[in-house]
Amino acid sequence: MRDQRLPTSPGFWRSPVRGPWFTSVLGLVLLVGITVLFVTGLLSYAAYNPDLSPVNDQTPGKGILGFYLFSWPTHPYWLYRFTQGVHVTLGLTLIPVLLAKLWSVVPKLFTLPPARSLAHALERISLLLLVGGALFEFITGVLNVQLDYVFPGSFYTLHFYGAWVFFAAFLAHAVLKTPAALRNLRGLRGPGEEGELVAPRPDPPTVSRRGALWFVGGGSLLLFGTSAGRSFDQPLRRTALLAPHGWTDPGSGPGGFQINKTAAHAGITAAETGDDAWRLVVTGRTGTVRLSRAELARLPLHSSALPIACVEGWSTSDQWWRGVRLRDLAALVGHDTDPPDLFVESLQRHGAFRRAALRANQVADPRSLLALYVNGEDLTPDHGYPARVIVPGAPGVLNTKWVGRLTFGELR
Ligand SMILES: Nc1nc2c(c(=O)[nH]1)N[C@H]1C(S)=C(S)[C@@H](COP(=O)(O)O)O[C@H]1N2
Ligand SMILES: [Mo]
Repeated sequence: MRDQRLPTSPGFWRSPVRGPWFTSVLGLVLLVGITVLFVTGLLSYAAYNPDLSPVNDQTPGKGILGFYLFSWPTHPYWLYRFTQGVHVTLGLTLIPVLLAKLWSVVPKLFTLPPARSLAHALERISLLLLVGGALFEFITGVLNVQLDYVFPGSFYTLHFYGAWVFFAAFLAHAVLKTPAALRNLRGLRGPGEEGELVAPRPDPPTVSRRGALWFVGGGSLLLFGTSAGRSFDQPLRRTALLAPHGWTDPGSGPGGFQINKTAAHAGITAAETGDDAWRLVVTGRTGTVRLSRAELARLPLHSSALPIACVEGWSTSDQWWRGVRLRDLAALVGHDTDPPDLFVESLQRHGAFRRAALRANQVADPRSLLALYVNGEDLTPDHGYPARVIVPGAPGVLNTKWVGRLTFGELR
């Protein structure tokens, strides 16, 4: 027998909780949960209009990994609020399950010899990709939603490629292990089970396997309870104790909903947004027109009740936006029927979100506006005064604030 003081010896691992039952329950929860994360993650990527490159998506050489991309629909108008709320809230909720699952199999990491055969060596390499990929995706995701985009620009590239590597390993692992996991759940219950994960010299139990599972579930519930509120306005949002934006108070009144970047942060000054200075520059087939805010306000105005839904997983309830339809602005510059794709530029001089590309179906939707008002008042400076884009079903990042220029067509 090997020296039991070394982790390479099975006798080193003493917890009586480890065993096939505990690992299988957690594994099956992750099988379902991570599949949902993968699907909602791919949807989030599609929602950015990444093939209107290079404006929205800078991912180098995505090649065939962009195979599934489609025109993101504008119906239902809460689509991205839902898919991204699920992605972020579920991802946070699964953290305790992931950690418990890794803990439950950690003795395997130290098994000797490192590889018994070529097949065994390949399996262990795939496990490295699996564990590394899982940690990488969860850590980059958490950093992005909690720390206000710590990876400017490159987060999408990292999280996107990481997801494909991770999911390939995950799929292989699921195919190999799910049958055994299901067998374990039917056959084995609690004490008396056997298998390579069971400690040969267990310590006396301080908690049952079932109790340990409740503990993990409690951790998940706690994370869920302190995260889910980020998908709502006050007062529910106050329950999102872990949401970083929960601490910036947008105040009350018409502009009293979540603010991403403030005007001050974006370097937008009152001088450049004032009536004397600001002109909207609209370019299309028949040339360019310049419109003051007063001139825009004399065009036919329409209202849409739409939320802001950020990739970070937070969203607002529906707000009442009022402004000029994007398709009416397209018609002003010669696109009377079938408006084309649209390139939107903000007054902002720096920052990843100062420009965005919208697809023709988004421009054509009658609820898509260049909004001048929200909830019955002028837009507040922080919500994009003098004018901002708002599109149903789309990620917040496409709802450009402090718009300066609209260019129809000419994206490719
Ligand atoms: N010019 C500009 N527009 C922008 C952004 C920005 O940083 N600059 N952030 C975008 C993102 S990521 C989101 S989620 C929404 C947030 O809008 P809100 O602050 O009005 O809630 O604005 C979008 N429009
Ligand atoms: Mo966002």
